[in-house]
Amino acid sequence: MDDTQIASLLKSSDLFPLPQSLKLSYGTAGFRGDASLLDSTVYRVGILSALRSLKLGSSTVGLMITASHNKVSDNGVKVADPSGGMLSQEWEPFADQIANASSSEELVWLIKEFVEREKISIGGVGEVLLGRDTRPSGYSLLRAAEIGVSSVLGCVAVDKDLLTTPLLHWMVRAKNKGLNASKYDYFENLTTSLMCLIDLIPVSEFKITKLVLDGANGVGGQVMNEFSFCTLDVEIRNTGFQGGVLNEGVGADFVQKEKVVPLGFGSKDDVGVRCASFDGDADRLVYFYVPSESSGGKIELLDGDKILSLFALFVKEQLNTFDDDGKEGELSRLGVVQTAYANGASTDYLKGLGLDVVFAKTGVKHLHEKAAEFDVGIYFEANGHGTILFSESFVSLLVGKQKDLSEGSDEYNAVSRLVAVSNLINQAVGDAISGLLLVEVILQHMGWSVQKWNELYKDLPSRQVKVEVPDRTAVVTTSEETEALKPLGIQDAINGEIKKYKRGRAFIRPSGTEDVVRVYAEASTQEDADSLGDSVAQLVKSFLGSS
Ligand code: NG1
Ligand code: ZN
Repeated sequence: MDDTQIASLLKSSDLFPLPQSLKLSYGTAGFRGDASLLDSTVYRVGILSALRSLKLGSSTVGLMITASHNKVSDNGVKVADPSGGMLSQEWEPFADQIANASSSEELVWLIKEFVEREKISIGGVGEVLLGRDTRPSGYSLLRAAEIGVSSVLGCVAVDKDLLTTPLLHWMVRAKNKGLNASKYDYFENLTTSLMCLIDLIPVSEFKITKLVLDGANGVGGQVMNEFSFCTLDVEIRNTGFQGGVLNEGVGADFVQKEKVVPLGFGSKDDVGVRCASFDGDADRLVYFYVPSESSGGKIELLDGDKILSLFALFVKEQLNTFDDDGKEGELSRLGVVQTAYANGASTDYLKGLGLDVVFAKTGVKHLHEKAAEFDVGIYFEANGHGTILFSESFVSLLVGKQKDLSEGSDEYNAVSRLVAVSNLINQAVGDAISGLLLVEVILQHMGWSVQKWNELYKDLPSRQVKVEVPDRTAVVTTSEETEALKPLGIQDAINGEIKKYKRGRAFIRPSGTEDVVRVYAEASTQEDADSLGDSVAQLVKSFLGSS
């Protein structure tokens, strides 16, 4: 690194001093925290993104400013790699180091050392696409990212302004594949593949029924608003245009955790209507409906597990259709990936379909990695973040088959549906918009109402609790996060509680996005799940102390 580069970094870094006592870790989804403290973090991640672009031969990298489902006063930043996936985990320790460097001098020294070790040639051309969600703090944080990127010589930041997280990831992936990569190209891609799937719906009387979408007062509802589907009837509420606070009493996280209607829903006209919720940056999707007028705001929730089950059923049906000798698995390998938060009933259902079910640690980067090991890998977190990954070789095989089969045959239609799904569904990350379109088209394909879909299996009652503790890192878990190794003795105590309940299951883990320890509990009745959740939360408090 030459003197000009060092001077450029020192000068810009002085604009963004590290607030005292800020200690950050890249976590499950980048850095998150109170927005007022994040200027230096976002600036530094700007530098990291530029270096990543240089390291990978000038490929385009993405930087998204969002704190997803967290409260509006929080914000965060994460990096999209050139593939459109999450930042390679190999770079996370460097991200942690620079985010926590206490002075400009230390920061520059860390960068210099890293650049030399990684043999990054400064002076090449680098490009970083910047996006942000609707948080008011996003605008100035984006400026900090811009300064970070351009303080690395030869690197440019391109401001893509308001975007959903998955849209930014999609753009990065498309750009690096040499494809058209604007928001309008994304819309066009969705429309073309959606139309293709609609044309292949077998039932003659194609019936459109209304879907009501809760946009979480965030960017997802606004992007959906820009995109008109003449073939779907979608009413969008909670767009944030008429007031309403981001993620406050609205959005996928609220709906999934509280199992009640979001604000703006629940009138008698909503009873039985198919509804969906996005989270604040539209990478999560859940469905729900109000079962009756007397439900008191309680909903029937169709979470990520149920979306996964619907997708798995549909994909399996198509695969079975053209695997003519019936030997499923010979041409394709379909696998599903869940986390410990998946409802036990969903896992039983998926296994009952004869599917290969594997488990990954919480955080989509872990699920994505495992899903990529299959020809068709479907992953979902219970909270609604997920997608379907198709391997490139499998898509080529499908396209080849499409040419050989006679148009209009069942096999041809099945293959064409899978090709269309691989184009529709975001291959980079979970995407609430493309996920919603696929759910809608599969329901039409099956001729199912939301109630019928809900009957695939019945969720085991579950409960999630957040416990605020002085130091959440005191909890250390096994790799699948189902058992706590530390504090010593807590797992035995948890096991003692679990034993008291029929179909009891519970685990704890430190959150990667909030300063809490999370408790998950499941049992055969809601009362038992609540009681198990509460007693495990009590154990966490007594072993770690409450803050
Ligand atoms: P943490 O805070 O690490 O539990 C939450 C979600 C993850 C993932 C990330 C990223 C739960 C229990 N955890 O992580 O699944 O989506 O946020 O947004 O929902
Ligand atoms: Zn999100």
